[in-house]
Amino acid sequence: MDKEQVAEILIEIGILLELKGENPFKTRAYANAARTLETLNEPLEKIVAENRLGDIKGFGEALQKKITELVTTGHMTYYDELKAETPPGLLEMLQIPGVGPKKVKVLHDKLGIKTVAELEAACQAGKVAELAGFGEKTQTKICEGIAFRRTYASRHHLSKAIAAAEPILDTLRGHPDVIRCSSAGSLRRSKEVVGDIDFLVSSKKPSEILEFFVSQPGVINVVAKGDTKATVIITGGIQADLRVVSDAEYPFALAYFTGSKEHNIVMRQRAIQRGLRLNEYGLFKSKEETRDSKLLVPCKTEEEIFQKLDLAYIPPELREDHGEFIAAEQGKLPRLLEWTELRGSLHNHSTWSDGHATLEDIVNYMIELGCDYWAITDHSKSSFQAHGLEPARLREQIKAVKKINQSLADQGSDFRLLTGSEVDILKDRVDFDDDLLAELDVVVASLHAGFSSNEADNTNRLIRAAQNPYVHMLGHITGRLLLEREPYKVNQQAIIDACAETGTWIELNANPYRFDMDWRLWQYAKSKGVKCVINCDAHRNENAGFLRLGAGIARKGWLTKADVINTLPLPELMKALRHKRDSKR
Ligand code: DGT
Ligand code: CA
Ligand code: CA
Ligand code: ZN
Repeated sequence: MDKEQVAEILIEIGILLELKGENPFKTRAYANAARTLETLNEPLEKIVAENRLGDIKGFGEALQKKITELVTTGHMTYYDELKAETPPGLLEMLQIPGVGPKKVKVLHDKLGIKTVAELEAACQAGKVAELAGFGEKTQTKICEGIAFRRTYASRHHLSKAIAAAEPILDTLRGHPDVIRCSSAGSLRRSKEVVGDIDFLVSSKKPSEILEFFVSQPGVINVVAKGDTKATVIITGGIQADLRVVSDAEYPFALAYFTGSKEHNIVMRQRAIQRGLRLNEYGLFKSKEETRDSKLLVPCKTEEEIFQKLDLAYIPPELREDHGEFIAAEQGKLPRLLEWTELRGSLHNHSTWSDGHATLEDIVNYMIELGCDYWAITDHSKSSFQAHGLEPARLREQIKAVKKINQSLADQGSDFRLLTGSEVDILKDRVDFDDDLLAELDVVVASLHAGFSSNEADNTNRLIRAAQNPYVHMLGHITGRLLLEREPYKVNQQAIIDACAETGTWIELNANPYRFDMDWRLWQYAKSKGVKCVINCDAHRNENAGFLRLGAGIARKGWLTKADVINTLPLPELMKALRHKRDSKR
């Protein structure tokens, strides 16, 4: 345990004692000790090992014993007991703005409140206002604080985090005292859902940068602001951290704060194996924890850090301890897909079913965007809530698409709309007959309704759809809506196996609520030779932007250009679309 971790526990002890109503001198002693620890400039382990804790001002015998126990065993009995006797809800209440340990103690003693939910109920019943030292104003403030936390403390879709982060990153980049800057954390790793946003800046003037950051118009609340770090809430209710470091520390801090935690652990181990020490401040020629710049192994970039640890550069999306170390050691990391390699989307809707754009609008928009093709796959008849098409309507749509393509050809444009359907997977078949499916360029089969609570039932329905020679790909195979709806029960590995056997592709639905199939399964699919199609499932033209997000998730799944069907130019795509059907004849 390093001194930061020990300091954190000492601070928590102070708070726990305050909650118990201990005398303020005792509680303050712990906070002071924590502060002293943080200013030490040699490793705590060393001081403990050499029995020199007593030399530190203000460290009495009892405290020395406790710290020694913690550093040597990783536990402190006193702390564990203190924690066990405190209801966890009390600590949670401290996170509500305006609620400190003293108030929590009164709430607990006078009203028996042990959780945030109980506190909210008491506020709503007007009981909190009646307590001495509280009043109407405080009660309202607590209520607002709880509501605020409910909205803001949660996790967020990647798309929302990117939209909130990019303008701030641009503004930081434009500041004359910013040397380098980047996002870090889960956002930089293109994680499907992010907790908070992390920014990193290198500069010689940290306080000016932090001041600039917290006064951005996108910042709606400043949670904390120190000398090198600030935490704020930005538009949309997302929490964001900014850390400012020196330019020499920047690559190390960037690697550290990009994470993931699991990836960092292996990186640290690799450093230790080489007699080095890696932390957020640098890579040091030392066996012990240090930030002594005389011991620094200088690295100008993240690439150099990886190099020093005998690794090829690992792109941020792969930093999940998901096999990246073996591959990077052997020089076998794939060259990941770039989103600009995508040429169109093969699952999209129009005003013919539940989409918002007409065929003509779609054509104009996608040509403008630089796409080569765009498939129209409106819903099939069983999806009546989504205005699914009856066979006769679908045949009309095929004619309409062909007419548009004819006029594109006449104008000398190479862009093409593709005919298609997102056909419902029913109990024992798909929604349209084979002869109708055979008339379509693209067939996506998706499960939309009537899921079973039985995993085998759902899995078999999807496998049967894959066995249909006219079905090119399975759409959003788990039906999950991130942060909203759990996936239906399904055996994804069995589905991948069936797709491998039948030559069926699997969609990576790029809608940020779906990102379905999940990135964790693509390495397996790839090993089975199953191809991916990155689809917007667009219901509006702006949804074409999902291609970039989907590519980020595909990168996280180790996918390359060759693994993704919609990187193919039109003639090759048409050939690939005929392949499964031809091989069945
Ligand atoms: P999030 O925010 O929950 O979506 O996930 P991250 O990965 O952005 O996590 P966050 O914001 O708590 O911290 C950013 C990075 O900092 C994290 O990916 C790795 C690094 N980090 C933070 N705390 C620790 C730690 O206790 N140990 C190690 N090894 N790394 C840490
Ligand atoms: Ca984060
Ligand atoms: Ca963070
Ligand atoms: Zn769809």
